[in-house]
Amino acid sequence: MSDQPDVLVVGAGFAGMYAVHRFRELGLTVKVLEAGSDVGGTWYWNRYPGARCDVPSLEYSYSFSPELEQEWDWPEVFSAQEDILRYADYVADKFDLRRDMQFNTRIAKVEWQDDARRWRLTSEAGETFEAPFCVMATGCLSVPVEPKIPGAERFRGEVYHTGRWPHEAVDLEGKRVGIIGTGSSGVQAIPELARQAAHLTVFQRTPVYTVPANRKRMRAAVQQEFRDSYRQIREMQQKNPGGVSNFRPRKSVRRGDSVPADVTRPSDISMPSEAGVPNRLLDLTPEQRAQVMERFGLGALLAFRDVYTNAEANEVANALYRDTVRRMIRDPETAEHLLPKTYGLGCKRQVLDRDYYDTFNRDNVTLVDLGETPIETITESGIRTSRTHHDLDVLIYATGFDAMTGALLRANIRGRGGRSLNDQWRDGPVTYLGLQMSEFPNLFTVTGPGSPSVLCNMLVAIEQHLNWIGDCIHYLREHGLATIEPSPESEQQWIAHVNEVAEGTMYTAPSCNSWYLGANIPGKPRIFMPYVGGYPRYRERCEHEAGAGYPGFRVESA
Ligand code: N01
Repeated sequence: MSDQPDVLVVGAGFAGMYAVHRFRELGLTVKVLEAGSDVGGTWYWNRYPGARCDVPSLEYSYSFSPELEQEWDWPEVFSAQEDILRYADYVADKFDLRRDMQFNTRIAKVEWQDDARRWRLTSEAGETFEAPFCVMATGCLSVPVEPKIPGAERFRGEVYHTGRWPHEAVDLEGKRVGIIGTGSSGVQAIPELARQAAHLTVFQRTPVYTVPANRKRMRAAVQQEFRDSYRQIREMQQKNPGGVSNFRPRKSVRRGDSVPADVTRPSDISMPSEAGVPNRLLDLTPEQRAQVMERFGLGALLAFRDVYTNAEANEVANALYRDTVRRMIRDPETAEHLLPKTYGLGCKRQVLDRDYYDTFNRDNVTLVDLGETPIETITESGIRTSRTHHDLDVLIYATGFDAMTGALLRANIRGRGGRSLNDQWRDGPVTYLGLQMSEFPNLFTVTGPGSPSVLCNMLVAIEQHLNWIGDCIHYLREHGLATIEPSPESEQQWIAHVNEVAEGTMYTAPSCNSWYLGANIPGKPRIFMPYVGGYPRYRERCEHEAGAGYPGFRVESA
């Protein structure tokens, strides 16, 4: 590992891992600093029961090595956390990535040295690292949030957060478990926890829209067809707004398989349209809509494009969703509490589940609607709501993350003249292309706010960003340039464009409160952070910048 690397990278998730490989290819020396004890990022930390990916694994995989594509076997269509982490481990071994990584090193300060024109990073333990370039590969959902609930510190039982689940096995047998939160993490964990615990109490503040996930094992024939078609699939990913190819195996191969759901771009799910049903919900009669729901279930609603763009279609879809859920839950009162009524489909990231609603038909599961009976306090032995006390041995927070900006703002980043990123982003994140900020030369963010990031297949977004960053550093070196940063004008224009394309979508509807908007963090500015204009359009813009010699950026000579 180089002590004087060209590039320091913070984070050894999928982005930090690829950074090592790519930068080495370009002849750069690199050092990765990672808080955890190994590679994997999201998949290293989120080990809660039921954790799995919501993008098909054959798509949620690196494209940079055809050899890797051919030799890795995915056991399921949508992989579980442990299989994705095994993949990360395999990649790290195969490309000898750990050689350039230092683990158990949490970075506490990231400071630009004006005179030396270098970044100095300081770990929590006080160790310092310097390099001319710094890449923050710190992830979009890496800072877990534990809400400030009165009395929380008094609880005497075991406490876990889904985003920081222990590496050791957690034994829930015979225990009374409570879980707060019903977003993607809660919805994935709840059915598994109910199977393991003596009793599970679900504390729900806002009901969720969730549709059943594809739970097929990977068939050898399907995997082989993907392997045979990988170059075409990667090209298709580059042209798709959500970075997924939606490649379908040949009909003969596919027989018996359900269609993998593309949740990064729900409107691509083609179940009804494959069956010859129009892809506008409003074009169907009420009888036809009922037939579609009967035949395809809740997931069918994600296939209609107008659900995401037309308020009337959205309302129709929400009502169909609620009617279908009512039929899935035995106790009508519980069903009513589980129905989302205050916001529409498509406002939040689509959640996929396995047996979520059926879990509430179990005798050992209780739903507590916090909208009706709010938490008053956490006690030594459980949670007291306005109605009663719930005795608990274990309390699990599935309360989400300080998304997209959390990890960057916690890193105490200071640019030219000691300017703090936290000050610069007081009214919300401002970047150019989600890659760089003015006054922070040679600092790059991977899948930062203002880039497609969480609205794109993360692996596609990560590779594109790191290829761009690598090429940019290479360009600077080739042209005798020392620094690069965007001009404030490019940032302002870009952010205006990011806001403009988000306007009028369900993501920014006034009734919508999502982590995309920062709405889950008290006091966080309400700004729609990812770029919704589609990955291909975004990529072309990045390519244009590089091809034209970085006109939206300012450079300084070496
Ligand atoms: O977090 P969330 P998440 N009292 O913010 C509740 C990715 N992911 O970890 O809606 C009571 O979505 C909160 O309630 P409300 C994916 O991108 C992917 O579940 O704010 N409740 C909500 O129910 C996802 O979108 C997968 O009213 C409180 C929940 O906690 C993102 O991560 C799996 C509360 C938080 O939901 C985040 O998902 C898991 C309080 N004080 C995660 N504070 C895949 O499938 C919060 N809540 C790949």
